[in-house]
Amino acid sequence: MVHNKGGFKKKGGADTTPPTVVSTNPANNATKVTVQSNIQIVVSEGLDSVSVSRATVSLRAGSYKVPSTVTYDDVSRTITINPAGALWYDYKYTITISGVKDLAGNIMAQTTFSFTTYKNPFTRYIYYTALGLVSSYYTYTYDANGNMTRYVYYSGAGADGVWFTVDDVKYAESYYDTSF
Ligand SMILES: [Ca+2]
Ligand SMILES: [Ca+2]
Repeated sequence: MVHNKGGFKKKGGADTTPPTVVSTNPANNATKVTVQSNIQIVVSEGLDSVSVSRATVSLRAGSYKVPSTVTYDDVSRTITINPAGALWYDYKYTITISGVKDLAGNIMAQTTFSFTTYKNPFTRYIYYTALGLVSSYYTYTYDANGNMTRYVYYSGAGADGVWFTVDDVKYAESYYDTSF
């Protein structure tokens, strides 16, 4: 039996350093994040892919666990959370990573970060003719609490003959005070 004098696990021996989060996208406390986002987490070293799952990497809105798939790419050392559908507008989401391991079994310290999606600032309601042509439309604007602050009704395409351009004929416009 040959005693191994250091060819194995050189320079300090076994890996006892847990992995850490290097960066996230969205960044912690990011705002105005698109509701179509995937979430990506870059880690400091290769992970035990078995330890990366919905059980250890969660996306929550409040206490609600958002249906999503969690994958890990070893080449880029990136965990990706892919929500099953669009996220909600103007909502805070929190990601918790708890129980993820490196290849030596060192467990990453529990890590959380949060971001907020953008509000739905503007929507359009379009009327069409029986032939499928635009006949008129409304635009609605909302405040951060989702209260409508303004609507505009457009009744014509204007001189350029093209709908949804700046010269459309504004037929009516109303503002709403949502301060009380
Ligand atoms: Ca390690
Ligand atoms: Ca126009």
